[in-house]
Amino acid sequence: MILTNASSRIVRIPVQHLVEVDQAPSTIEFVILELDTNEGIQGIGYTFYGGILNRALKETIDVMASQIIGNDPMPIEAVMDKLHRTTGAGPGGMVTLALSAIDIALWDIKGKALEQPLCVLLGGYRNRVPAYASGTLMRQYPVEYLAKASIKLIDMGFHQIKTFLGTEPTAAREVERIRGIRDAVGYDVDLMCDIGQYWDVGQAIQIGRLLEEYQLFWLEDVVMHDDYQGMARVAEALSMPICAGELVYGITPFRQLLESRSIDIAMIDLFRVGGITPWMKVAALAAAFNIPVVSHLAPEIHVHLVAAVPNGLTIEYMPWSLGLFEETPTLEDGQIVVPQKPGLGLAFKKDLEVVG
Ligand code: SMN
Ligand code: MG
Repeated sequence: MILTNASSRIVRIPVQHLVEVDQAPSTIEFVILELDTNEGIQGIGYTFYGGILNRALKETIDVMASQIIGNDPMPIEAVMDKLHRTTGAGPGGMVTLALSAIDIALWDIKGKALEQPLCVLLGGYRNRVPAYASGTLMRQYPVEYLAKASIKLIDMGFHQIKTFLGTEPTAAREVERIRGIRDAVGYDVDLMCDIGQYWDVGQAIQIGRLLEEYQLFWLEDVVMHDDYQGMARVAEALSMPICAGELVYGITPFRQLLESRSIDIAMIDLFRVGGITPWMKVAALAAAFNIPVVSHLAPEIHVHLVAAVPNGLTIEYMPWSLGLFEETPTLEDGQIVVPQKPGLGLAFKKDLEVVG
């Protein structure tokens, strides 16, 4: 089989919410990629985080994808290694994000060619995975809203929900938000909390200690993502699990996070890590440290990855990207069912709004 064509587009879709929100409708953009082969199999992929640089991101994808036209798509390590070398191994950032779209599309081709769902190709550990509701219990909403919305999420079948902290003026106000959610949902629900790097080490230890009684499932991005030693001090001081990793590019920073014992749970972002191939390598690296992995965004793809590995813990069910696809994996009782169609089991909607 040979790659014959690559076509990318910047597309804009409405932002979806799991629970109705009192805010003006907004949109979000992704760069999507279609890779064609001489056997009529098409692989699809996409990437994110381009924002105002989406045109540069699309251009990076186009230039890189043009380098592999004529190549066999099946030996993915060889194709991706060629691209890494072509770009002089490239810096992280734009190059890594672009490579992720290509790597995802290559895996989709492989799955379709072998007529196997991606999850099975990657290890096929199980056929459904727990998912947690994300993107709803945000920092801008008052605690009364968080309490009501949490109950709606539980009513939708979620057993795990995530909220966000980091910007309240006092420690007491931060804690109050978590207490509000716990009072509403009780202790049978797993509650995660994402600090988004807003705290320094001292705050993280001080506020983290006040939060211990609310039994968080994890505390995420407590300090700056590359302050490996600072994060390790927080992890040492607190008994609740510390989670991070969504903000680092490529594989190597995970070595630092793991070796310095900065994290108890590794969060791997499909786009920043550089695609499915490196995602799986980080999952294996984490396994060597007896540490579970969780996904960041893109639940419709991550379902295959988290389900493939024994140390896959849960999937972030953030609905932003779901509007790209005709159909997305089903949620049943707070778990995502792994699609059984070949490859990703996804197809882009035909009427996506193309903006570049
Ligand atoms: C997050 C990061 C980037 C985009 C959306 C949401 C957040 C999360 O850190 O973990 O969901
Ligand atoms: Mg996060």
